[in-house]
Amino acid sequence: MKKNENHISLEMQQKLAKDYLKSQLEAFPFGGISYKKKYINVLGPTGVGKTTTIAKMAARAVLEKKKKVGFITTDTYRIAAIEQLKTYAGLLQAPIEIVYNEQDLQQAMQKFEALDVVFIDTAGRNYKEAKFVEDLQELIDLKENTETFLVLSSTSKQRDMEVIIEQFKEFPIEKFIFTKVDETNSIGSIINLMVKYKKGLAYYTDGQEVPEDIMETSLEELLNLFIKGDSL
Ligand SMILES: Nc1nc2c(ncn2[C@@H]2O[C@H](COP(=O)(O)OP(=O)(O)OP(=O)(O)O)[C@@H](O)[C@H]2O)c(=O)[nH]1
Ligand SMILES: [Mg+2]
Repeated sequence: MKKNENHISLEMQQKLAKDYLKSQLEAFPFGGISYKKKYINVLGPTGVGKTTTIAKMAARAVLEKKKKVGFITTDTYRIAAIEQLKTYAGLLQAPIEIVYNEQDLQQAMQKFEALDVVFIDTAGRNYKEAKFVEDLQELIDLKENTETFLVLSSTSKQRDMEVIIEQFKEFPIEKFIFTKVDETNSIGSIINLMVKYKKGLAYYTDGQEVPEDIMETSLEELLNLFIKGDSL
């Protein structure tokens, strides 16, 4: 037999891989904020880029969609965290409310009645404290009018991300947001987690610049990124 007879070209391998992944992923939702719900609840562990990603999403909502936006932060533990969000809110000339308890939250919701979209930033505390996750859920009990995203850093180990996802399983998370894809060579774990937990993908972010470094994703685009591999 000649050496090349069984050879499958790289293009063919990529096409097969792509077709396979497509069949695995096509049932899940893709794309960013639907704008069907007023509140955007952004959850995730410490330091993954929640506040930065909110700033990016909010800037897009204002600049591209002409929405009236506001911010609520439940991250009351750190002055710096409040200041960080205030800075972004200031740039967009958008109001911000700091929420310490459920009553504050109700009041903030009333104040923001005329707004189109309200982003809720949460404390990136250690989610290993299950109690805290429960408290948060009580606080952010906005039910029907909320779209919830879980933010994960693509630089984390897959196993660690699985533990985090398990901790958030009581929340109605429909889609993931993966940050810091500029700092990793592989997005395989993104795909693995989507398949394992049957979740969609809203955005990935690829840098620290606000509002530039965020990409709303489609299935096709995710597959292309995967095929491109380390050229990310
Ligand atoms: N390289 C890179 N850095 C990012 C990206 N997104 C956020 N960062 C950086 O990650 C760091 C943490 O971002 P924050 O937005 O403060 O993260 P957070 O999840 O709100 O953090 P806590 O509120 O402390 O839990 C900052 O230095 C951001 O600039 C990204 O897509 N790529
Ligand atoms: Mg933050």
